[in-house]
Amino acid sequence: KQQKPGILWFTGLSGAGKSTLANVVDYELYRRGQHTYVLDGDNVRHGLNKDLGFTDEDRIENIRRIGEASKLFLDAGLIVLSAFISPFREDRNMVRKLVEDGDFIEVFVSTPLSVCEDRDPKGLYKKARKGEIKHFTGIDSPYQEPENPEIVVDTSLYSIEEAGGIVIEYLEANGYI
Ligand code: GGZ
Repeated sequence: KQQKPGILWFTGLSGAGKSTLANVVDYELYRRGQHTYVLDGDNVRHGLNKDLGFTDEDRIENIRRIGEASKLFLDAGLIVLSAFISPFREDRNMVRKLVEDGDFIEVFVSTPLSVCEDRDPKGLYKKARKGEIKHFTGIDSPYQEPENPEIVVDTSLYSIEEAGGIVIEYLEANGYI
């Protein structure tokens, strides 16, 4: 069955599980024969956006470019999975307005700061607390929660398979797959 393209936009704190969730959903979509593309820090911040850092201004430009790139993949007919902190509501809404109604699916990965900080897979929160990293999201740089996300998943309440299932069910219920 032909898929309906869309942008799954995963937003949340560092360590919330955005990339992990995006990759689990991506694998399930692939398994079902859907055409997808994952954008995350690993393939964007080292290439397209390697000139950008973490000031407010650079994060805004980071999200603007990722939004435009996501739209290109959408136009190519893919289900795009974009996983970035994207801390500013206005920037996420800007991406939403780039595309048609229904093409932008905001997935709030709502894992609380305390859990993200406990996980601290790269030791970045520890460094941020010591002042070795400045402007770290949730510590000394803001995160603005989505007001009307299509999907909310707190990865501390579910296994990764269950969390992926929540996203897949949304796509099924709304005719994307
Ligand atoms: C937040 C930072 C910072 C600062 C480096 N603040 O857990 P990670 O390591 O792999 O994910 C974080 C990633 C955030 O990049 P994004 O492009 O998603 O951010 S934004 O949407 O705000 O532009 C983290 C690492 O980069 N990192 N410094 N100061 N995260």
